[in-house]
Amino acid sequence: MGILSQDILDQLEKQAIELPSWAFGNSGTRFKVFGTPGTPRDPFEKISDAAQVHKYTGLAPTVALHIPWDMSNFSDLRKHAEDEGVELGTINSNTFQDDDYKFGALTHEDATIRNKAIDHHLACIDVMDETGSRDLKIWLAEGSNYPGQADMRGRQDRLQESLQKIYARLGDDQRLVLEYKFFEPSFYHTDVPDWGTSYAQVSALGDKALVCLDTGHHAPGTNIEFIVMQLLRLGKLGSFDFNSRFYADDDLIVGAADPFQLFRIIFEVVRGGGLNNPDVQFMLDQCHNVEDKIPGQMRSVLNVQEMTARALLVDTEKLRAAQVSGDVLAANQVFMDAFYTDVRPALAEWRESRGLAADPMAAFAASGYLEKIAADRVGGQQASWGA
Ligand code: PSV
Ligand code: MN
Ligand code: MN
Repeated sequence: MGILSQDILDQLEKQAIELPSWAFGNSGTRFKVFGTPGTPRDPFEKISDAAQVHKYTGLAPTVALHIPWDMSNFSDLRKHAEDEGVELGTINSNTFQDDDYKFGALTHEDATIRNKAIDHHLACIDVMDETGSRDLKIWLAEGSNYPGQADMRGRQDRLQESLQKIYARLGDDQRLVLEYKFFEPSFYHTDVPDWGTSYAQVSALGDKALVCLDTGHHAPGTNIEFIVMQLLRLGKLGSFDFNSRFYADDDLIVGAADPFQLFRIIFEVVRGGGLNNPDVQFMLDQCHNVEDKIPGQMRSVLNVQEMTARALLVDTEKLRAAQVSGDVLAANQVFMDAFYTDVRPALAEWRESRGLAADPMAAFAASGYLEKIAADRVGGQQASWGA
């Protein structure tokens, strides 16, 4: 395949990216949710749509669920996923849509509300037992809007206590990943705003608790690849939520806003031994407001694949030699040479050699699937907000 060596192709062959079920439902901004014809009406149809992404790209064998949005008969859903050629993946909890959680869930002052939130997570672990999922992903919408509103220190302590109760219920092969986000929905303080807080909280729990890094959850200008490097170095990077952003938590197609940043992140993943490492789950966390959802997910996984190929093209020996000798410009050039390499023709050729379409987007468009679901499905399900 020309520029891609067999070693690189072997690594690309193993790549697996998990899709979020909520990406297939309608979503929008605070201002408007535009419906898409054929939007899934239930979790089964979301899985069918996700399976299309895998069918055409070979890159997305698992689908993450969100509880309670995806409440179902889980043994039927698991069977349906298998019939469609995919598996159920990470289970996401939801403590952000209930009036009781206005002032917090796992951190709430009131033990009754904390226990309700803990019980929800225990119920999510019950779901994991049924779906065969390994990971429980926790993102918390907790914090405060005004200085003085909340006892930030007490909330950290209560968060740890609550997480300990959840952690204690995990099976031997199950894990908890704690996601951080620097602001929103709270604007003054957030209880898990950054990787350091997530790291401190999960480290106090034990080996089965790790950090989830959502690429859209940092302040502008943050060096995300540095965080990737550090978490891998510490053995605490459990998973990625990939998406891209121009301003805040925009949840746009991965690599759309800043492909170079995606390249830099994946370079550090490779450098830190995180590529195709089962301990580091690659997931998407996106919503599609104005574009078609299935092709939107396809574009995203293909962008991840493309930047992975480019990151694997970095001549690491040359790079290291330039770093050691202090040749700043040579080191940067080695890095940029790989980034600027167009791997798309080689990837297309490689796909064909594996029985996939050279252009998965075009093949899917020609398949008629979107027209079929638009005709068959009436009354779509709202994916609710945020991803
Ligand atoms: C909210 O920001 C959020 O987007 C988090 O990133 C979660 O991963 C996602 O929602 C699903 O709960
Ligand atoms: Mn996320
Ligand atoms: Mn988010």
